[in-house]
Amino acid sequence: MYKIVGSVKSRAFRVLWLLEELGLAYEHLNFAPHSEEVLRYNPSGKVPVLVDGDAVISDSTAIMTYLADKHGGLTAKAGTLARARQDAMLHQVLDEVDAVLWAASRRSLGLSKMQDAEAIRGAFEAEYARNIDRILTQIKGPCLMGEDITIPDLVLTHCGGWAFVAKFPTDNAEFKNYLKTMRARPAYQRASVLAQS
Ligand SMILES: N[C@@H](CCC(=O)N[C@@H](CS)C(=O)NCC(=O)O)C(=O)O
Repeated sequence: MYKIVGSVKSRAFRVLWLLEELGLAYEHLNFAPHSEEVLRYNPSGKVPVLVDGDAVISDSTAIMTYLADKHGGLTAKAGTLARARQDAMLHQVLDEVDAVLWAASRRSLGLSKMQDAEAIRGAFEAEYARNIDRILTQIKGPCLMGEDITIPDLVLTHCGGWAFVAKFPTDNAEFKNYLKTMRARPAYQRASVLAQS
């Protein structure tokens, strides 16, 4: 059985949601980054980590891509144009949303202690809102790539929750509707139960 290591309030949630969407059995080890247990699997201390037999895979996107390809769900087939377009969208979400939230909330950068802290924060917020607006003009609906949910939807939806917690504002009504649709999915709900336990 797959083991997924990492606190549910981290990018591990993306993988848990994907496992639920695919209907796969898994064991969840709810450990914080840099805990002794995580360091046993990943020297960087980062989560999530997937343990598949003797193999250990780090990085939520690498894990999701591996599982989606292996089990044939939530992805277009590798080597097709549809997959190239899906990957382009995935990297756009990672570059323009995940990376902005990551940089803005990275404590070790000490942004909040900088002289221009307010202006820096404002610049990140504006960048986030602008990038969300641009991505939403590309949505095919109801999911990013059309009818079927794919990996970029899991990343974007997770980022939407992260942005809410980090108090990143967006008044994009279409984005709010999109998040509502994604969060109503039974697999999302099942993964969320773990977050509340
Ligand atoms: N690109 C990696 C990022 C992993 C990552 O930074 N995870 C956070 C939790 S969401 C973490 O472990 N942070 C601890 C650290 O940065 O040292 C992924 O998608 O898994």
